[in-house]
Order: sequence, then structure tokens, then C-alpha cells
Amino acid sequence: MNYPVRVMTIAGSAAGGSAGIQADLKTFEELDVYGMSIITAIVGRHPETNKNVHLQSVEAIEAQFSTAINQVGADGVKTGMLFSKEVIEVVARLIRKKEIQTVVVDPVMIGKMNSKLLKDDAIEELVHQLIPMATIITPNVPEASILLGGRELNTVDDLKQAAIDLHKLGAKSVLVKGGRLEGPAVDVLFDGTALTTFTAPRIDTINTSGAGCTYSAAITANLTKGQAVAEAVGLAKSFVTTAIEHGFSYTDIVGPTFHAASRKFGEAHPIKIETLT
Ligand code: PXL
Repeated sequence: MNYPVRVMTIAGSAAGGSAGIQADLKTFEELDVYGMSIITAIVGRHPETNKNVHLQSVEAIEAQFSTAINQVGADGVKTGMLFSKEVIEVVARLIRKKEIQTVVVDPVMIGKMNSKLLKDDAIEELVHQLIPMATIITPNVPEASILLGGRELNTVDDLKQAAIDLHKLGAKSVLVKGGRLEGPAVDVLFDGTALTTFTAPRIDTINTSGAGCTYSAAITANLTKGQAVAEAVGLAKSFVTTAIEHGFSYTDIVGPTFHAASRKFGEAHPIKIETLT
């Protein structure tokens, strides 16, 4: 038997199951890779104290990483919510030491419900320690804007320039996700040579919690399986668009994307892909 490739997510646990570690593992399973998790923080709001981020210790993070690497090993890794300078420093050190082939950095900063998922003083650490090691980084519009020192990004042309400028931080490829602009959902990939746009129609739903995590997790799975970057992004966008199309909620709170939608409904949402060199 050919065993599936091994993919590790280093991220926060989202108790509701839509985002973070939970979204990543569901996506890995759907895309037929072996998933492992290193939990950096537990996110869930206490009804009385209101505390929302329960950070794990450096020791707990090192323990999880060591166990996963020694019991299984890793062909690919994705980072999500890292929260603090200390966590970024330890995660960068662990990944560097193991020379993991595929490194996807999702520079998670703020959650859909406005939870703060990265401290302001940790951005420099992210830029200097982690991004230069990345095969690809996957910022959304607010994250790309912060990484560019507060530049406003309003149009697809702005996203193209942002991808080119962010590439100078040292990642092999940059994907700027334009889902928050008006009009269709256009994402821009720059791999150092070519600019590629990926376009899907805007879907009228509020149930998109964890869409960014799901998209980056799908890219991680696809790259680790050996797909070239534009193919990995195109298939991942199709996967997440199908999941968003079938998003739902059990309550009146913003709900998850449906990670199983492609499998259950046998659909792969068409994506328009255009490359400019
Ligand atoms: O969707 C961003 C995100 C990432 N990671 C964790 C989260 C969230 C959003 O809530 O909770 C752990």
C-alpha cells in the first residue's frame, strides 16, 4: 500500500470546529493526506471571564512537535494562529531544524468574529523568522495590508502589486486572497516570475468561518502531494469555493464552510485561471 503523505498543522484550536486546527484536519482528511496537529493556543470564549485565547506553553508546543515528528515524520507543514513572538520563534526553530519540504505560512492575524489571533509585537518575528522559510504565504487583504505597513488595497491591480512586493520578504510564492474586496472573489499568485489570478463568483452567504484556514490547508495538502503551485492553488480554491457554497449554521452565529461538500455532492466549483508574465 502507498501511504498518504504526512502533513502537520501548527495552529490554534477553534472550539466550534469551523476554523484553525479543526478546519485543517477536516480538509486534510478530505484531500487524502495524513493529518497531524500541534496546538499553539485554544480559542474559545469563557462565558464569565470573557477570556478567549488560552495560549499553550513553549514546552507543550515542543512536546507535540517532537511526538509527531518522531512517531510519524512530516512531508509538509502549515502554520496558522501563532499569537506571540515566543511561539513564532519556537515554531520557526523546529521547522528549520527538520528541513520540512513544503512550508505554508498563513499569516493569521484576526478571526472573522474579530478575535485577535496575533499580537502586534509579533509581526516582525513572523516577517523575519517564518516568512523567509515559506514555500507560499497566503495573506488575505487585511493581513497583506498590515505586512505592507498599512497600505490600502482596494482593487485587483492593488493585489497584484501587493503580491509582487510581499514576494521580497523571501517566500517562494505569495497568494493574496481578495475575498474581502467587492465583486467576484479574485486571488493573486506571484511566484517570482508570473502573476496568476484565480477567480470565483461571490457566493451570497455569511457562513464562511474558517474559509481562509480551509483554503490554506488545501493548498498545503496539494503542494505536499507534489502539485505545482498554480495547480495546487487552483484545486484548493475550487475545494474551498464548493465548501463555502454549502456553508451552513446550526445557530444564529456565523457558521462553518462545509468541508465535505466536494465529496458529498461530487462537485468541484469551476475557477477561472489567468496567467500574465
Ligand atoms: O479563521 C481564522 C482563525 C484561525 N485560527 C483559529 C481561529 C480562527 C478564527 O476564529 O479561531 C484558532
